Amino acid sequence: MSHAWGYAANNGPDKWADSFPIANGPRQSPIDIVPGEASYDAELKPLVLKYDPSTCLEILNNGHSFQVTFVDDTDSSTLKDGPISGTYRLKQFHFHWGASDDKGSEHTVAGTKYPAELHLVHWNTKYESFGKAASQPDGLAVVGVFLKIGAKNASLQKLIDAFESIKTQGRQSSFANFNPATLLPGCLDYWTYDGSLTTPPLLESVTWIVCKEPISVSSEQMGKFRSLLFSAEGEAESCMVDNYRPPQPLKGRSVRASFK
Ligand code: B30
Ligand code: ZN
Repeated sequence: MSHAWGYAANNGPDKWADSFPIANGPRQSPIDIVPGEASYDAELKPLVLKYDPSTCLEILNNGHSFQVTFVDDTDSSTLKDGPISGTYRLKQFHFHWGASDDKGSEHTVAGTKYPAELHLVHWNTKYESFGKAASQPDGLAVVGVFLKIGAKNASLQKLIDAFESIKTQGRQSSFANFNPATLLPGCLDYWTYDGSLTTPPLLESVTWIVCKEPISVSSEQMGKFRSLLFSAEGEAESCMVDNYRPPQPLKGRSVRASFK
């Protein structure tokens, strides 16, 4: 579960192309979303997210973020409609964040960085597994949600309360009966474009769906995200911060908006 790549000067985003040449490919993520350049598409459907809290399995420090994993052997927790065709199953969600409140999101909006970004990762059930789907052009759909500083978020607090059991890389803890729908904003208006995983292997398999409306997080809660460690137990302690990739070239892709 430990990786050669990371977010430090010697193994961070600027170095990824050495081992993963697709880093310079035609549909890399994240991007800067410029609302004035996105085209409203009346054909885009509303997102249909059906999540079953009983499919929530565990919370894990994977050494580059923390993620909450779901049982994905049936269509219990799914994403449908929006820009995608067919049924995509929820596999995991995780976050990216900064060392301070003025940075941390992967996508930016007209250059504006949010302090964190949530990614809900789904795979297309026309393929037989997440692993197979992850290398197909229509294999994955990730819903991105920005976090902005504001009121304390009770749903995020349930995650934060588990951080003491996953402080270091490789630790995991059971995490039952959590409904990820409680992390979504009230309005599901979105931008969508064809992109990639934002970490190695940077596969160009993701339909990105980025919600326009952020959710709130308190500054104190963001501080607790930064108390997690990249490092494993017994290693030199390294705070898990700035685990985001900066925006990549659009290379002629279109960004569509579900809203006017
Ligand atoms: S993201 O949403 O574009 N940031 C993966 C999924 C979503 C994104 C990035 C990567 C992914 O599935 N990567 C391969 C699986 N990982 C996940 C893990 O558990 O910890 C293993 C790996 O990277 O090679 Cu680290
Ligand atoms: Zn991510």
